[in-house]
Parts: sequence; C-alpha cells; structure tokens
Amino acid sequence: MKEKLLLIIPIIVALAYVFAFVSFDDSSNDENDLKIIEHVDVIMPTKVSRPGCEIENRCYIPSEIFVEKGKQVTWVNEDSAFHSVTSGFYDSPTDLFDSGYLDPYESFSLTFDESGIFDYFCTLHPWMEGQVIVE
Ligand SMILES: [Cu+2]
Repeated sequence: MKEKLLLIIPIIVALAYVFAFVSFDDSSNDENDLKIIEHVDVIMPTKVSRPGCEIENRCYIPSEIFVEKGKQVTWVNEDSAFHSVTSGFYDSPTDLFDSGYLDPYESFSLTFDESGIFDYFCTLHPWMEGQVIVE
C-alpha cells in the first residue's frame, strides 16, 4: 500500500506541473490582451454619462492629447454606457470624424495626418468634450 502511494505521488506532482504550465500559458495570453489595451491613448471613464466630469475636464482622459502628425489616437470606452468620439462641438458638429456609438470596452482609432486642433464631443452627453492637438 505504501509503495503504491510512493508511485502515485510523483504522478500527482507531474500532473500539478502540467496544470501549472497550462495555466501559465493562459496567463501569457492575458498579457497579450493587456498589451493591446496599453495602446489606448484616451479613455472614457466610468460615470461620465452623468454631468460632472466636465468640471475637472475628465470626461475623456486625458481631455487634451498632443500627437505628432501621422500618428494614431485610440480611444476606449471604459464606461458601462454608450459614448462617441465625434468631431466638433455638440451644437456645431463637423463631419471630420465620428466613431458612432461605442459599446462598453469598444475602442476607436483615428490617424491624424494634418496638424491642428481637433475638438470632439460625445453625441449622447453634450458635457463630454475633448481635444486632439496634432503638431
Ligand atoms: Cu457619452
């Protein structure tokens, strides 16, 4: 009986190593996902679907972003509500760009090929305003 146990224990240890390896492999996949999220430049944080974030200019974070000409800017909606990234202002939209409604955790990317100041807002929440400054 004791000899049987002595045989079983190494097998259990070996299996534990295999499972540890498998779960390690999974976590490396998660790291890859995180790398994608690291490329986010601007977030729409939680609770911005109610007024208040505009007081400290935190409806988009950062609300002002400086980028080099030709560079891409990526927004991600970290809120549980829909939001948009739409060029211009709520009462005077321009038709330069419009993300449409972004689902929670959906992202939107845009490449800016011309220098200038690009104001944008959310079509659902007029108090949400941001700026991309292309140098
Ligand atoms: Cu919004």
